[in-house]
Amino acid sequence: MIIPRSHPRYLSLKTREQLVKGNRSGLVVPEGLIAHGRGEAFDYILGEKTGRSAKSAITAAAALLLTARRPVISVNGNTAALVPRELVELARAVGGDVEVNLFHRGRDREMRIAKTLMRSGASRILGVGKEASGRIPGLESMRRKVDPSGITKADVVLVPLEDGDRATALRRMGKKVIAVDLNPLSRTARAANVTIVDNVTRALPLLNREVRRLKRHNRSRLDGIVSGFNNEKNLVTAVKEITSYLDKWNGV
Ligand code: PTJ
Repeated sequence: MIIPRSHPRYLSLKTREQLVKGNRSGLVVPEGLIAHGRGEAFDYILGEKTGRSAKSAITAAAALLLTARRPVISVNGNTAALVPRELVELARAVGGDVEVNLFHRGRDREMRIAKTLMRSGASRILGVGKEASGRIPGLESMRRKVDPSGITKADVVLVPLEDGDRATALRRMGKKVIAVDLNPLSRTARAANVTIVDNVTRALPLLNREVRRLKRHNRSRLDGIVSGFNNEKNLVTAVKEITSYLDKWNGV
């Protein structure tokens, strides 16, 4: 489908089209389309822009990734369809790995996602096939399957578009979790150490830019950014951003 650039909802329609295409080519599960719909609804009441709270979380996430010993960028179907290049660029910039981790795991889809990431510049992809022989304790879903040289060993894991349980399980394993979730009320948002309440399509390019900017800073400055960030408070700010955006429509 050709979407005219002049269409007032061009970006939103383009994103939908990317996911539909991803679904037809076997990257995205139908459930991923539903999940995107929920995300869109939250994005709408956020004013479809990156708010102050998201910007603070992006800075904290960049500092956390830059100070990590073994950062891992976890990739699912939706993110592989929407921001593959940005995810690979991020992993490279922070000296981390890219790992495929799926809720609806299937050999064919793992391979397709890995291929997409390779085409986007990745040189090695973890978590595919037999490589996902590790397990996250206390997790029943397919997301429990992880790569022993990736998420198992990681100290910081970025989990864009998560389903909730894994963020909690990763925290139990002592890992620091960064989530990207348009829903500030979700279990993932509340379980993560740093939650970026923003669309992955906006957040990932901004996160890469922030990593490039913060790379110039020394370790103690970066540690200071991380310790000065409070996720709970930042989520309250995100909810306030939604309510004040809605107030505008009330004429308040
Ligand atoms: O590819 P798989 O098999 O790993 O499956 C991926 C999905 C997304 C289907 C799976 O993780 C899932 O079911 O997720 P949930 O529980 O529906 O949660 C997805 C969360 O992501 C929701 O809170 C949405 O608001 C949010 N979300 C959806 N689209 C975006 C988003 N957040 C940021 N950017 C988006 N584009």
